[in-house]
Order: sequence, then C-alpha cells, then structure tokens
Amino acid sequence: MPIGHRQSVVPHPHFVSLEGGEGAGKTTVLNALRATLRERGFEVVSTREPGGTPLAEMIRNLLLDPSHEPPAPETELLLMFAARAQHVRETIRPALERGAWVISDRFTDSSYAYQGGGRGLDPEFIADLERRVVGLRPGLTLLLDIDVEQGRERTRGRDLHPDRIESERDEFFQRVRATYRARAAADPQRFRVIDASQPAQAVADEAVAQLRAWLERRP
Ligand code: Z5A
Repeated sequence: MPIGHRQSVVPHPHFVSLEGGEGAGKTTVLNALRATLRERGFEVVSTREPGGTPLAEMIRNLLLDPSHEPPAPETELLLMFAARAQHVRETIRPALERGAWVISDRFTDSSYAYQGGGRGLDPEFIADLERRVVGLRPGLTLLLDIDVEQGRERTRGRDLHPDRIESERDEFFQRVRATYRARAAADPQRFRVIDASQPAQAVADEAVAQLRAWLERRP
C-alpha cells in the first residue's frame, strides 16, 4: 500500500492520551498514571505533543515561537501533523509493538480542538489527515475539563513569556473547550471526562481510578 493511502484509524488499548485546556493539570496526572502502570510491571513510555522526538520537538519550537509572523491556520495544522507523523513512526508505534504502554500529553484530539474548534478549520480535513498520516488513536482518553478562566489563572504566574498559542484570547479557548466536550460526548467508549477544577490530588486519584477500571476491562 502506498504511504499516505491508509483509510482507517485504529484504537490501541495500551495507548492513553491526556487532553484539556491550559492549566488543566495534565503533568500531575501523567506522573500518577505512569506510576500506576509501572507498579504493575509494565514498561511505560510517556511523551507529549507537539514533540516526542528530536525533530518533532524542533517543530514544536517553531509552532510555539511568537517571534515570527503568525502561521496561517493550515500551516499550523500541517506542522502539528508533521510533528505527529514523526512521533507516531519513531516513538509511539515502536513502543506499542514491543508491548509497552504509551501515555501521551495531547494527541490528535488537540488538533480537532485547537485547529478545528479554535481556528475554524474543517474537521473533515483534520479527519483525512488523521486517517492518512496517523492511522492510530488511543484506546483511552482522559479529558481534564476546566473552566477557561480558572485554568488560565493557574498558569498566569508561571507564564511570564506566554507562547504563541497561550497568547490567544479567552474566546479561542472557549471554542477549544466546547469542541473537546462535544468530542467526548460523541465517543463515550474512549473518553472519560474528569472535573479538573478539583484539587490536584483529587484529579490524579480520579484519573488513576479510570485507568484501573480500563486495565480490568483490557488486561
Ligand atoms: N496544540 C495544538 O494547538 N494542536 C495540537 O494538535 C497539539 C497541541 C498537539 C502545547 O503547549 C500547545 O500546543 C497547547 C495546545 C497546542 N497550547 N496551549 N495553550 P503545552 O504542552 O506547553 O501547553 P499545555 O498542554 O496547555 O500546558 P499547560 O498549560 O502547562 O497545561 P497542563 O500541562 O495541563 O498543566 P500543568 O503544567 O500540569 O499545570 C499548570 C499549573 O497549574 C501548574 O502550576 C500546576 O501546579 C497547577 N495545577 C495543576 N493542577 C492543579 C489543580 N488541580 N489545582 C491547582 N493548581 C493546579
């Protein structure tokens, strides 16, 4: 089959993604999930998007750098998928094929939320790229859902120099959040929505409980 011809997106049970807006607390949750899987003796690869390989991290720097002219929405989307293609081929697929678990801080749902919902790009265009370039989706996606203002308040002290996407206005992030919630509602088999306004420990505990339930269903 020619490269890029792939027409399906296949879920993998050992692939977990974390999604959510700014300040949702993905870092704490990722650490808790990784510890839970390691306690059970699994190899775990934790990674992030955009990024996860040296080349994809370079694309990340390009994407988040506020010093050049703003990319066109299509440029932003295609760079996200360029990084993802590399990430899937170099990091995620090899890990899954050798039997490891993969936890990714963001994956393709971020493109639907930010470039689709936020920038207004056609979700069918994104779905086509997802089929042709990625061909893989997580078995389990935890959406850390939080009010935009509350999430931004958490990162305000940290972000003295906000990156290009962090500098967007609240309305952009409202559209991102609405898109995430709509995607979760449309695919309850894969998504678990966690109230990320709770204290960090409560959010992590709920995420670990969801992972344990997933492990029981899919050893
Ligand atoms: N992006 C895209 O547009 N399209 C795509 O396809 C992909 C990504 C893959 C990535 O940058 C940017 O790229 C992102 C989406 C876009 N843009 N934005 N905005 P990133 O990875 O650097 O950005 P991020 O994922 O939003 O990182 P973040 O703001 O750091 O969010 P987080 O990882 O969920 O938060 P955190 O670091 O775990 O916590 C943030 C702060 O809140 C920290 O000080 C914590 O101590 C605090 N915190 C966390 N949880 C709590 C609770 N529960 N209570 C109180 N305080 C808390």
